[in-house]
Amino acid sequence: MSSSVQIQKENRVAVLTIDRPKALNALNEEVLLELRSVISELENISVVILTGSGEKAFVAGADISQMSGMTPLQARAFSELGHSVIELIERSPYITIAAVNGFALGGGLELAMACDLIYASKNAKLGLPETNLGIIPGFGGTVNLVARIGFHRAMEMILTGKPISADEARTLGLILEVFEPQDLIPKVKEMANKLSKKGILSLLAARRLVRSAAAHSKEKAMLLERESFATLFSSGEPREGMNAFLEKREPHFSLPS
Ligand code: DAK
Repeated sequence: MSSSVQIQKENRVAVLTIDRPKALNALNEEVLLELRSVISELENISVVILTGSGEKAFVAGADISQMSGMTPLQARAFSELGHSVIELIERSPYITIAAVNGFALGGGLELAMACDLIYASKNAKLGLPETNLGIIPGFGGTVNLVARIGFHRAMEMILTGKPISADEARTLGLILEVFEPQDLIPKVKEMANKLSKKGILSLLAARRLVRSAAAHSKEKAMLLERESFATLFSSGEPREGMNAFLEKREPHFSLPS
């Protein structure tokens, strides 16, 4: 088992816990490398929950002590590594849920926003404080925050660097629900278990369409939807889902090998 990313699997759900609590789970090169290898090696999983170790932080950002001494070449390598992790999450062959259990700052919030769904505990604080450090968000923050909460609030959060509470984040639509800290993981697991019983191909097709909708004209987006709808019928999922309904039983979707 890796040392800074813990993995717990139950049926088709995996919980990945970034486990570097003394540094509030800040993302250094080691954590990013482990995260990348864990994410690319997961098998027979439909839903991944990403969370942080301890009660204080999800991820307090990229590791400032490591970044502060970087040469331009090291900064480029770090940036490429971070981007590869974000892209792996966004294109993962499973649905991803961030369970934000405390500070989600800078790269931490960006990591959460790479996930498909975000839930948080009451004590969470979310923000992009990079401009306080003389840098800017680098793991997709400027793009993904605008997509999630709109131009004006995103501009305010990024220019001020001021974190917002879980309740404020919920009001803005940045997170979906706020739970008591002890309820966060059980509630998120409950949702993950429900999702994991659905057909993974239909979930991934729907995710791809939702994620790409804003990037296309309406005409193109509708065309992609028609094509994806048709393509799904070359898998067994529509037959199983609809037969189960007609036969008044639960569907049983198998994972593609
Ligand atoms: N990096 C390294 N260490 C961190 C850290 C971080 N981001 N955040 C916290 N720590 C460490 C602290 O240094 C402290 O270590 P010790 O002094 O005990 O050794 C320990 O965690 C506990 O933190 P505090 O003592 O500060 O705890 P407090 O409760 O007083 O404060 C805090 C909690 C979260 C408010 C505070 O720690 C804080 O402000 N942390 C920094 C948050 C932050 O600024 N995060 C954004 C980092 S910049 C890019 C991609 C991504 C990025 C940039 C470029 N490219 C692709 C180009 C992303 C940048 C960032 O994320």
